[in-house]
Amino acid sequence: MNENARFLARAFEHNGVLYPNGLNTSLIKRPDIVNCREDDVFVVSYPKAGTTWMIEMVSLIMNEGNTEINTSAVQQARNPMIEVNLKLPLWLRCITHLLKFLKPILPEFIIKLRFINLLLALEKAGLEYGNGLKQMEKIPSPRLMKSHLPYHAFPSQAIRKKCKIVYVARNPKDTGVSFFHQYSLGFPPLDYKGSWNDFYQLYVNDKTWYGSWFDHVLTWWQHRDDENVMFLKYENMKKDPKGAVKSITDFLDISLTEGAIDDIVEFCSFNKMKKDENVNFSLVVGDKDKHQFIRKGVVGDWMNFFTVAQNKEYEKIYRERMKGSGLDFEW
Ligand code: PPS
Repeated sequence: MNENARFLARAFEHNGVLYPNGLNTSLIKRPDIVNCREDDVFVVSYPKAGTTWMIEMVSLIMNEGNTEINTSAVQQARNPMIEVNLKLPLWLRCITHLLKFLKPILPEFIIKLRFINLLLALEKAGLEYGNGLKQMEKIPSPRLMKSHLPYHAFPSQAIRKKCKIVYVARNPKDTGVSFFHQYSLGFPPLDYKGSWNDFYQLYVNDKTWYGSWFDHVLTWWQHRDDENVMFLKYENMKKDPKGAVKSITDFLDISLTEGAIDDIVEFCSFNKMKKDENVNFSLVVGDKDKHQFIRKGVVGDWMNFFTVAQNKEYEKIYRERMKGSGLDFEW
């Protein structure tokens, strides 16, 4: 089996969208099963749009700049991804809990083993992040959650109750390149061994997880003027992070001092986040020199990957799919 076929076999399709195994199929088929509260806030995106960055910003804004919560645990534990359901078997949970107690006496080389590292990271996250819905029930209001769900699969209660939703979009070429690196992070299920050219074939044919970038972004874009939806672009956040923080505080009706806003921008800067093990996945990434979750964080890295032919093909698709949408991106 080639690598693309292997990855496709690890995913399932619903309503024309491909989802990775390890998501909650009940939620995807019945978005009404998610219990939402009126003061819930969601950060939503197609994968690799800058979701982790946005969650750090929004959570700090919601905590009025207090960084204590952000430094207390990995982001997945604080801000559950609602559709995740890893169904960790009981034996794995037991071993993981056991490891927590054994850690002080285990030799360093054992702790550094990738599998042990992964289990310790799960333990640190409180294990529940294996099940987004269960974890959601456990965190206090006002809750901040993450999701990559397309609009039609998004919790209907959140829409009905007008929960605040911050949607972040990134130009699809950089998104694709970042997605390739995510697929290849080097631990299961992110252990893609294909080349960029192989991955491009999945991406251009809408066969990557969460399906077509165009369908995802454009359907959320249609809701950009809903009173509870804010649509932001990664490229604008890069250009003016302070402006992004300010517009989110307005959207969330939270008032912050200039100093607090500056501190949030600084805390969420690329260099800070790259070093922060609560957001950079370094606890689970095996070869840290080779693979990084918080990787380059730039606009235009696609130029280092798209071939001339791929770029020509993608530009044509982009023009066709985006025509008349009124949405454009800087590359
Ligand atoms: S995920 O897995 O879908 O939740 O990934 P996501 O967080 O959406 O996207 C990861 C990319 O965002 C970059 N990133 C940042 N860019 C600028 N500033 C900050 N603070 C920041 N934090 C994360 C990250 O590096 C990934 O992009 P690439 O292009 O791969 O570097």
